[in-house]
Amino acid sequence: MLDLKERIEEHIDQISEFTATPGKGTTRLTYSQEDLQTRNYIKSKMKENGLKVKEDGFGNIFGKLEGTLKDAPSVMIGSHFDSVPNGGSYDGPAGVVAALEVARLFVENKFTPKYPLEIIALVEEEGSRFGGGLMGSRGIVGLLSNDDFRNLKDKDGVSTEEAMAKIGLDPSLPRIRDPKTMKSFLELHIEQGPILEEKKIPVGVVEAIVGLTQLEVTIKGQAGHAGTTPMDRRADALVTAAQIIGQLPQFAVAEGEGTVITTGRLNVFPNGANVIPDQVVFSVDIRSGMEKNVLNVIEKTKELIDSFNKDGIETSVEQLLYIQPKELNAGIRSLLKEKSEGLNIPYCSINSGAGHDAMVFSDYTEVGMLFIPSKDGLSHCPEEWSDSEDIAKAVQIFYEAAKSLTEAE
Ligand code: HGY
Ligand code: MN
Ligand code: MN
Repeated sequence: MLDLKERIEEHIDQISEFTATPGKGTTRLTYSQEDLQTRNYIKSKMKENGLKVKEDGFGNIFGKLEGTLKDAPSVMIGSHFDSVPNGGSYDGPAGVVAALEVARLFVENKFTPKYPLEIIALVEEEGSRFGGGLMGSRGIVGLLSNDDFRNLKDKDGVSTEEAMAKIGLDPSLPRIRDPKTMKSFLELHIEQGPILEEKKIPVGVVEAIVGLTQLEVTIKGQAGHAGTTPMDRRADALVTAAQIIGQLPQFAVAEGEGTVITTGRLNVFPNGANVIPDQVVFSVDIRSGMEKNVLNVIEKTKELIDSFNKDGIETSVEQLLYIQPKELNAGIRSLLKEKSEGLNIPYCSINSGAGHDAMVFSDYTEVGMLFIPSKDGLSHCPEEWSDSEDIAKAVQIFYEAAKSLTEAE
């Protein structure tokens, strides 16, 4: 009989098999075959624990343990199961696995809650396929209209609903969830930074999450022959993009207070070695704990980009995602600290530099988050690793907290 830590390890090992890039980290794009394999695994584990399983019109997965109160709002626990390209095994799945194990403890200990317990596995948190991110959670709370959703396309022009149908998902299922059906939401996530490891503390109680925006910048120029086009007669989209991108970091440094800016994705068209590029599309990710910093850097970035609108170059900026900094629910933060103390599990308070589905739900229900250490502070890379012992500690804290939340009025 496997113990909790061993079960967690087995879940993580199994789910990490479902990748499009074996040997080069986890690549699990939303509505891909790897999504389908993971989805089937999660649903099978939910069923094993006697949960009532359903999916919504975005492909989010729900496993419900009914309580004694009928039609009562759920205490929800979960995270996402998509990944960045060539990412790690823990970003997202650690939270889904922890939720599955909390549900198992309810069943194993024959604890029938008053309010229902609901495990959720969310899609497209990273935005790796359809851009933006936090798609599954934004969909649930109604921040994504049906048109917005169905107009999302991947880099090959495949729409969300076409991709869903390809793996047998039904986009016509109900999508938006009434916030009154949510009593609270808990999420375990890896820290994705060095703080907990350096402090040698196994658990972080998240106080607040940074605000963030994701811009998509398009630079249009004129394609031409690399050999026959004189240097003074070019409108080179890639040279312009490079001149812009090189100037962005200084905006974040000048803003200070932990403000960060990143260009992580860049596509060149037509991408031929002997062709002057006529179009470049790149991302700009801006974050800060203070909203004014994010807004200032957005403004400076847009001004800089606009200043290149000349000499045959056309620039445009689309905002794919904007979300303000979020402070998590004080009552749940205290509950998580109280339960950690009750279990003699060392913890500290911590803020999140990463965005999470919890920040979306925090405007609609009471939200709490726990972090566990990331080895060498690494994440969004194949080296990402966390200790299942720490996940097990978070499971115990969530189990105690969820019992209180499913009993409390
Ligand atoms: O980008 C983030 O902060 C998260 O990993 N989606
Ligand atoms: Mn994540
Ligand atoms: Mn991530």
